[in-house]
Amino acid sequence: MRKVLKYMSLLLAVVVLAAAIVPTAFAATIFPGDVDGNDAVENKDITALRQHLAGGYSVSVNENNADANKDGSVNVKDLVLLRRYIVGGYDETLPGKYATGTSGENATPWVPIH
Ligand SMILES: [Ca+2]
Ligand SMILES: [Ca+2]
Repeated sequence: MRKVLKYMSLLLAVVVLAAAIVPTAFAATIFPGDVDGNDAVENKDITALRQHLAGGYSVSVNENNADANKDGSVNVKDLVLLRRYIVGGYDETLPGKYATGTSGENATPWVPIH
């Protein structure tokens, strides 16, 4: 019985320690425009967002990233912004990466390279 209690205490300690470490180690990043979540903003994100908005497609979308203009909803405005950003010639920028739980006010704007 003592051995079981010892292991249970050890297990509890590991769980408590992991709970303290994991949120910091895996703090999420929001990357507006990276709709498919592959850490890049590219043509595939336009396709993924277009299919997501149209419906009827089996497409994986990161909703936080899909909100490219950060207005709190994912809609055609985000698609237009993303398309203009990627195609270029519209002087559009994206907010840049920022940590989940922050407003992103201090994020460095993401400027496309053309
Ligand atoms: Ca992407
Ligand atoms: Ca939006």
